[in-house]
Amino acid sequence: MKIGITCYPTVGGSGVIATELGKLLAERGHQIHFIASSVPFRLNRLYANIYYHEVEINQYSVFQYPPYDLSLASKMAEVIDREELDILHVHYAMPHAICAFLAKQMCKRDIAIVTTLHGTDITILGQDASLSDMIRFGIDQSDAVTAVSNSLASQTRDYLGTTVPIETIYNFVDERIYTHQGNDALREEYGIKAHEAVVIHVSNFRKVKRTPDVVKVFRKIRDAMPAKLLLVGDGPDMTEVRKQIHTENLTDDVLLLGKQDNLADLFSISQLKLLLSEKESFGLVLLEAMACGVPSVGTRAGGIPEVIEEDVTGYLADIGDIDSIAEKSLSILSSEDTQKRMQIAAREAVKRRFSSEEIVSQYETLYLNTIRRD
Ligand code: GMT
Repeated sequence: MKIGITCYPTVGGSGVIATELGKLLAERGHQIHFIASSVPFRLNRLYANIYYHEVEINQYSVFQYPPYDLSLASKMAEVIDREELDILHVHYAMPHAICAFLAKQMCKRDIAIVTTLHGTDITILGQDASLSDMIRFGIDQSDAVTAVSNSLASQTRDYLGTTVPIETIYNFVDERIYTHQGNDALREEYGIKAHEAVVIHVSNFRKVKRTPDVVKVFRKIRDAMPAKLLLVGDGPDMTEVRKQIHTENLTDDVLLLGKQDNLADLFSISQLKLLLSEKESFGLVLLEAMACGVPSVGTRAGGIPEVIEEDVTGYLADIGDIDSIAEKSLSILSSEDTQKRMQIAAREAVKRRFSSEEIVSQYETLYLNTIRRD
């Protein structure tokens, strides 16, 4: 098949999923055309059957705001016709599904539009009355719609009243990259002592991630045992988190690593992953940690309970329940048996429930069924 893919190329799990999907589909012989405003950051080498079409955003002085959406729709229509695409798979309803709808009206081919919902456009934008009708329209006009968790699929129906069927297709990781690396030298480089437990949190430090809770929980862990916290990523809450680390007297035990690419190396030196968000449609970072054999403690928010299996691959707790999260974290960190059991279960769950082979096949089947239906 000839498949167009549009995503936000620079940040976040949605761009990662879109790009990894494109790469794995290309490995299966499909021709992939990324249509985006810059090269997706995970497209870090050349692939013979992957093409990139840049959306040029015009800066004419007549525009108060550069019209990204219109430029994208126009580029989509051009690429659909010129490259004879069969499918256009857009990640995020807002604005990508709407741009795809417009492109479909403009182009000369009968293109099938597949929209994947990743979260923020439903759980945050979908609640904004000035945008919700537009988002619902984009979803309902798609030929097929997927969501990354059952929770997100039902939230979409509840918040927006969409009428199209929404199929859940879970996130996945490339297991060749996300695997336990066994890198003790890295622990030493970071000055982590052999007897110290390592807790990791990776996010974009937006409010929804509740990163101050991560520091509060770590304070309780560190009071109970020698431990280090790796904070990976950057974002709006970082200033508050830095202050908190200082006032909690944790500066020697929290490593602020900023944005990092080689997460598998960092997960491989960690014993516990914390994801304490108040909204989270899936939590791709949990899966990345699990594939490297790291148990997690996460909140009962959105799709997190579909990823963490209670007392199997980690534990769940209520949003903001610092005492319970700390207690559950310590029960993992203080027992080698629990750690071993959960490490094995985490890797096994990735193979059993989130295998890239299986999930890429689900998308492939969806594309074929959508083309046939069209
Ligand atoms: O987590 C973020 O804030 C980034 C966001 C994105 O747009 O990439 O992630 C969303 O999509 C990921 C891939 O499907 C999911 O794993 C994340 O859970 C989801 N984030 C939220 O729902 C907050």
